[in-house]
Amino acid sequence: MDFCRFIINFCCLIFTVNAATRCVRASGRVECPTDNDMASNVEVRLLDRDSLPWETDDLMGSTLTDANGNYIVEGCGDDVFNWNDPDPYIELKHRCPLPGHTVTIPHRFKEIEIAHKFLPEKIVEVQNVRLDLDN
Ligand SMILES: [Ca+2]
Ligand SMILES: [Ca+2]
Repeated sequence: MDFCRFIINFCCLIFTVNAATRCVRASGRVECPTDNDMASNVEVRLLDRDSLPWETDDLMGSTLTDANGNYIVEGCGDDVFNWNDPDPYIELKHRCPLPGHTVTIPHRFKEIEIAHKFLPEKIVEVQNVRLDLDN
């Protein structure tokens, strides 16, 4: 019984202490050629992809784009074990119409892969994204 408790405590220790927290700052710009107004106030979420079946992706940070579609999003995430950096990507929630359309009623989502670079050494510069196009 004591041995079981020891094992459980030991595992908890590994999972809590031995996680690497890394922080990301990413800047970029979104464009919506079909309706320029839809490039502003786009929800930008910085997420850490967690691919194990019992996990959901962790929210590291979020922001909204400015009137010109620019954003800087920043946040920290962690994964178990200190050799295991978070796997950041960006999800955009927007209502930019598809080419040939003038309105979009429901929100659309777009995922962008970003470089896995971390603060304080690196700021990630994300390529400009066209929201009207499906990935
Ligand atoms: Ca992860
Ligand atoms: Ca994680």
